[in-house]
Amino acid sequence: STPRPGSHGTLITVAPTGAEHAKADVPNLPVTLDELVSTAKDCERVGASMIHVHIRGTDTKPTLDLGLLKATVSALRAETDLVVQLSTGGAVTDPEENRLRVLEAGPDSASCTMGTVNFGDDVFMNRWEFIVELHKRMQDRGIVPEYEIFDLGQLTSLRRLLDQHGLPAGGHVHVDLVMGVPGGMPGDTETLAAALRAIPEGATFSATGVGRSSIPVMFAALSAGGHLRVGMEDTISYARGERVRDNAQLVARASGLARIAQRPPLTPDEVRKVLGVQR
Ligand code: KMH
Ligand code: ZN
Repeated sequence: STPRPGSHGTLITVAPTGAEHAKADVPNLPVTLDELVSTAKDCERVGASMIHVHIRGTDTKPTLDLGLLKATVSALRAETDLVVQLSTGGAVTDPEENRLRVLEAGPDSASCTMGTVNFGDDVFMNRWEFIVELHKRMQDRGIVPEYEIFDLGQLTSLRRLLDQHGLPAGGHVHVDLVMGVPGGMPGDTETLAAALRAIPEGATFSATGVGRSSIPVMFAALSAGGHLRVGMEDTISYARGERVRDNAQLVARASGLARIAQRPPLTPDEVRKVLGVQR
C-alpha cells in the first residue's frame, strides 16, 4: 500500500492532563499552567511534537475559561516549539457554546469529535449540528482540526462532513483514533485495521489506547504507518501495578518504540508541514 503522508517518521502527541482524572487521585497530574509548561518542555525534549491541551482551574477542576486558555496558548508558544492543540471536547458536562468559544484562544489545532459516544458512565455528546459548526469555525479561523474518532461509525460521519462542507483549514485531514474507551471501539489490532479501511483517502492518523489498551494500540499504529498519542489523559499506569511517573516517561517510551520501528519522532516543523499548520 502507498505510504501515508509523513509516515517516514512518527508524530508523537502528548495529552498530559485530560478532564477525567482528579488531582487528588493522581497527584502528579499537571494541572497548573507552570506544571503544564514544565511537562510540555520535558515531553518535547524526549520526542513529542504536538500537545493536546485540557486546562484546569485553581480548584484543579476542568475549565474552559477563555482567559486561561489564551494564557496557556501563549505560554506554550513562548516556552516550546510544540504544535498547540486545544481540546474542544472539554469535560462531558461542558456546554456547546463554551466548547465552541475555545477556538477564540487561537490555537494551531483543535480537536473535533465526530459523534456522540457513551463514555464510561457518562455520555460525551457531539450533535451533528455542533460538529458542523465547529468544523466551519475552524475553517474560518485557519485552525487545523484533529478529528477524534471514538467509534467506527464516526469515520462515516467524517466522510459526510468533508463531502458536505469541504476540507479543513490546512487542506489535510488528520484523525486520532481514541480506542478502548468504555462505550467506544475496543483498542486492538483488528479494530485498528477496520478503522483504517474507513479513513478518508490521503488522511493521516494517530491512535491512542486508553488504560491497558495503550501498548497494543501503539504497536498496531506504528506497524500500520500511523502516529501516536500518549499521555496521562489516556493512561495513568505505566505497566501492571506501576503508576506513570510523569508524561515524559510515556513520551520517551513511545519515541523508543518509534525508533525501533524505523519511524523516528518527527520534529514540530515536520509535523506542521504534514498537517498544514501555518506558523
Ligand atoms: N474529555 C472527553 C469527554 C477531546 O479532547 O476532544 C473528551 C475528550 C476529547 O477528551
Ligand atoms: Zn482530550
